Amino acid sequence: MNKGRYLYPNDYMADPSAHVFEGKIYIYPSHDWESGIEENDNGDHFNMKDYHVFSMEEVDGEVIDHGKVLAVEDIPWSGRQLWDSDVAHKDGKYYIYFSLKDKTDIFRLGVAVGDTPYGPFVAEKTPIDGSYSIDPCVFEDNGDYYIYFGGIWGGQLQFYRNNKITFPMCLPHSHENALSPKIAKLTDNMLEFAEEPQDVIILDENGNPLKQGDTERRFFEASWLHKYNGKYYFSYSTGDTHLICYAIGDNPYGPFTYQGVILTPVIGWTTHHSIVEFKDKWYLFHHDCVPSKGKTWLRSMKVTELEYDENGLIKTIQGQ
Ligand code: FUB
Repeated sequence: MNKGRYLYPNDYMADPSAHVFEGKIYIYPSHDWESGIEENDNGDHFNMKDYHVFSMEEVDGEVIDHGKVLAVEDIPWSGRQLWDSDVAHKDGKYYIYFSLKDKTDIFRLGVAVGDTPYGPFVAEKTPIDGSYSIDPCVFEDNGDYYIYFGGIWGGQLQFYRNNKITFPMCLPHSHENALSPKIAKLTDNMLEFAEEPQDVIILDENGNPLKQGDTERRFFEASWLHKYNGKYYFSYSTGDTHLICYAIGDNPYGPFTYQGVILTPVIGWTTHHSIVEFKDKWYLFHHDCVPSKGKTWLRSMKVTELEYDENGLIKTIQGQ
């Protein structure tokens, strides 16, 4: 049984990206709501239109809602669907990276800039050049910032090969290498890719890339990167098999070797998380659909403690 704490019973919030800024935990979730759009495989029912920011001084303390910090109508290139986001801090500025469909219904990554961790954030006029798909995660290492992204099915990653739209827009066959999440270093001003996005390769125990048919282990969406004892932990959702898994590498680019399951399936179709250290303990932020009685588009964010064994392996947390 996952004894995690629901963080905000007043509203539906999903995909929580947690960071420690100014000595507090800040949480950047997607803001679910009942838009009335029918559920489908493209995820049209995830029709989110704004972001709120939350903070807390203790993991079991009061959760402060800092209110609306960015909305679809504030983003000059917006079409619809503000999906997962993440935030990075550099030189006194805060950068929120977000997934949004443009006016042609193609997912792009955007960035908006603020002076505090709780915004408000002002969006750039155009999406990040060369960006596509969903679920940005930004990770800082030795002063360099890296953005990870990608998600299949509704996240549109299967439309692309070598960073270009391809036809037919389809997934690899089961026996072929799985579609990989992407990584790119960010420019010094944090607003652009400093390089062409590269594949984040996840290897099996024999050193071979995971296959598309390996649905219990291959990448689907929800990239997250954290560092523990000098190693790089890349974690992600397996989507249609509803697991949060992880793989370990020696540098931000990988390759990463698959290690196991962090979170078993929760109530709800999607599962999405972040991992953060706070006051010498580690925490998993995630969501489930228990409060909405299983409505996949109305998710509630949670936090639960995450532990490692003596070999640095993450102990599996039960989603239900
Ligand atoms: O919240 C919309 C989408 O659902 C996210 O971008 C995915 O990771 C999944 O959680």
